[in-house]
Amino acid sequence: MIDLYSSPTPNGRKITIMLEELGVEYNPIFIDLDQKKQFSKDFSKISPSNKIPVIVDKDNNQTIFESGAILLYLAKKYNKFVNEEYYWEIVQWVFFQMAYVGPMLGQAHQYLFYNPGKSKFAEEKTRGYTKHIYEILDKRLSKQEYFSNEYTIADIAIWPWTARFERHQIDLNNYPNVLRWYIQISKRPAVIKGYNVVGNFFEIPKP
Ligand SMILES: N[C@@H](CCC(=O)N[C@@H](CS)C(=O)NCC(=O)O)C(=O)O
Repeated sequence: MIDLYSSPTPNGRKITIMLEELGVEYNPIFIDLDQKKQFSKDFSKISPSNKIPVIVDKDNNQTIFESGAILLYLAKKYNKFVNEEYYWEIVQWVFFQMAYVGPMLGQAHQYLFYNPGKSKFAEEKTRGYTKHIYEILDKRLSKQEYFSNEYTIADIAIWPWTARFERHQIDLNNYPNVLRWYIQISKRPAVIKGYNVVGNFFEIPKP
């Protein structure tokens, strides 16, 4: 049994979607970020950065924080959503998500959605990064159906971030390959279920 500490955010949803895709039993535990529960004494013991998501795999007493590491762990444990032949290509796109897509689009939430009008410089900079990211995604998806040879943890890592396209002030119609991929993945039963496992319930945004 896996305990999952999470919240309905892009990083949290990566893991609920992965666990639903795997069809394994898990215990979702809601960490209410608005209530600052990520700073509680108990949660601090398993999350050094005070961030969700974290899993505790009771089968082998393994605790893991950082959503990319959790995806890699689960993919290896169940031997699904990665494959030997394309392993490094998949890892490369997961790292691209972790190092660029997540941090930059997270900034877009701060500057464009929660705090507009506070810093013209930050807004312009973040708009540039956001556009750059969607261009990279669109170019990759113009060549193939998924980020690697099939649906993998690379798609599972990136998709929940694109589900916040409204906060990024992005019209997906300007990125037709991302749009095609976004709609395709949003129809997967595990994605629909995994989107709303913990916390407040939201519809998957329709472009
Ligand atoms: N690199 C981390 C980022 C985790 C992260 O930023 N989590 C956010 C929610 S998406 C969080 O817990 N925020 C609470 C806070 O910053 O206080 C990962 O991918 O797991």
